[in-house]
Amino acid sequence: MARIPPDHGSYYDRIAAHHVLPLWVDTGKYVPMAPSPPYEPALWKYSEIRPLLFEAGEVISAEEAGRRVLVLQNPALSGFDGTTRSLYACLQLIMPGEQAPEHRHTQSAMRLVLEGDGAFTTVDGDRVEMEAGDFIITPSWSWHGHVHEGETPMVWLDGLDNGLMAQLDTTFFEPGSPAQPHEDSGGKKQGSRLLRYPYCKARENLDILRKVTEPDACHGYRMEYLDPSDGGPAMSTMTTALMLLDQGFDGDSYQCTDGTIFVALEGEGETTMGERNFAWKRHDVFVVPSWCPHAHRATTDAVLFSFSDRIVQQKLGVWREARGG
Ligand code: 1HN
Repeated sequence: MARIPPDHGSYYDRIAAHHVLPLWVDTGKYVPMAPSPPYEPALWKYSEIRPLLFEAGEVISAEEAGRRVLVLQNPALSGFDGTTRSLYACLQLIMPGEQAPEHRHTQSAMRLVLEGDGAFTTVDGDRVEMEAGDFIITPSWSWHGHVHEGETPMVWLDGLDNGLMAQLDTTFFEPGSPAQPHEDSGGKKQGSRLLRYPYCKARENLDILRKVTEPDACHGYRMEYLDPSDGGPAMSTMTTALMLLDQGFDGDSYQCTDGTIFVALEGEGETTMGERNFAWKRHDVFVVPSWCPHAHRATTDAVLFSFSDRIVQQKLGVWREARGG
């Protein structure tokens, strides 16, 4: 990239005084040839984070905390910048008898239940039951709270598009509740969007896929969660998927522009991201940055859940993928 040599006549200083930048200097920084995300591959071991989450369970109640949530902060970002630039992955703990108060925000949220049962989440007053492995949606601006009526602590992964909303400056939040009664909606919101995708059904579908198709060289048996009312993605800002990898699966390298967060729901394996190997087992969470070549291997039969902002990129017409990169 041509660099404009000596600043004759202090041109650059003079334009800087007017809050103006010369686009011909260091253009590659603003228009790179390919994505160069400011965040990095990372993995959070559930065995390490779980005790820390339970420690929070002893020092702060869900009511006091609002949400007893640990945000998985990308090591290359700081503060609440996120797990990727657009997304948060968090772990939330709720104890038997606790309630997390209702609120709403423009961020869309999803839950993936990791342990426990007997809690429900409310979405615009509808009661949505939560069981291990279930994928549950809280659409943008819907009132939501959590109530735990079961016997054992419950932990779930929260996925939110906080970074995306921050970039667009579209974040609104409102505490409180419309004080509607909680009714079991059968997992449907006002008869339209499906809010709960039970794991037992999703798992059955993976097994059917395994019987009737060949595994994809990069993704094994992969299926996306869709909204049955229109066949589109289950969420408006996040693509969510499940992958089943056979024991011994040794996947081809893959790249895509959607930085993706994976959660191991079953089994063990490892994922190479760039030059590094990340071994994972049940309930570990890892993040693959945008355009980072990666390949999965499974040492046992394994199921990975994933979420990313792919659908947003597809709506904008900018999503890209490449195989064998
Ligand atoms: C939130 O509202 C929840 O409602 C969970 O359970 C995690 C992380 C960031 C911002 C809001 C919840 C969250 C959150």
